[in-house]
Amino acid sequence: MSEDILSLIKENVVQGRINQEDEGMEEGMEGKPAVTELVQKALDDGIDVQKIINDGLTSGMDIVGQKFEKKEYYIPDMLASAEAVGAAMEMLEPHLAKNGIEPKGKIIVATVKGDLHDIGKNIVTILLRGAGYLVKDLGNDIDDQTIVDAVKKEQPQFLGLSALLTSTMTHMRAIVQSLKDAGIRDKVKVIVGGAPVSEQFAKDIGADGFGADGFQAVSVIDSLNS
Ligand code: B12
Repeated sequence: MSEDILSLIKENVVQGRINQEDEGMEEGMEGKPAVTELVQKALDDGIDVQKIINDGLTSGMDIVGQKFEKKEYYIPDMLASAEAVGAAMEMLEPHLAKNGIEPKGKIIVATVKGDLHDIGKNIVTILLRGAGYLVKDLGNDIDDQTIVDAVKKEQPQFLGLSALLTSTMTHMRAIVQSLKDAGIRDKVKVIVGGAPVSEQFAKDIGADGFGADGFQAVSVIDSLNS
């Protein structure tokens, strides 16, 4: 029985359906319970929260990731699924705390100064939350010092920086340097991403990792976390 509802959650994540009014990718889904209604039902049925996340939401996003890689899905499709997972995670967050499930680690994310692009960062945030990390999102257009101060205060294991402009990605190098100057570079692993950013750029500026998309962001952070 619990398998049924979990596979329905998974299917609806793939369809990118948040509520029952949503149409989804396939015909004839409108009116049927979608991710949020199914997650509520799973909670009411007493299904373990971690099972809902792993076997429903995350395995749904895994399929979305594969479809994205095979170019069967495009960015709007991925966003719809990511939003459905985000809505479900908001419902599950209080239950995670209540059940004493420890987050896998703490991450601060931000889009750097002068850069208003936040769609990619938001996807990364949602996927990391879905993967069990506690993510503090500072927002976009965040100046270097605010980011360094947040690392000092929050002491996260990871700092995820996003930049979409060649003119703003230079802040990433400056932030790595500021972390060194503040004597806290070895306390936090810095992961960078965004369309103009590359593996080579990450190496050049002394970052610890690079993710080309949200799924890589999760796997890179998972591997640095183990
Ligand atoms: C949407 C968009 C906008 C929107 C942003 C809305 C928003 N809320 O984000 C608006 C209209 C505001 C905008 C404005 C501008 N934009 Co614009 N914009 C885009 C566009 C079309 C899509 C970006 C996007 O959201 N992609 C979808 C997301 C999902 O992809 P992503 O951001 O790359 O994120 C993924 C990965 O990179 C990675 N990732 C991202 N961040 C992180 C972080 C970490 C830690 C990790 C591990 C991974 C990771 O994972 C994400 C999910 O898979 C791109 C073109 C393009 N195709 O990229 C141009 C583009 C980025 N913009 C561009 C420009 C020039 C501008 C403007 C200067 C335009 C202008 N003249 O006003 C302004 C600048 C505003 C500013 N100061 O930031 C140029 C940049 C050129 C360059 N190389 O510098 C681009 C490439 C368009 C172009 N071809 O000219 N833009």
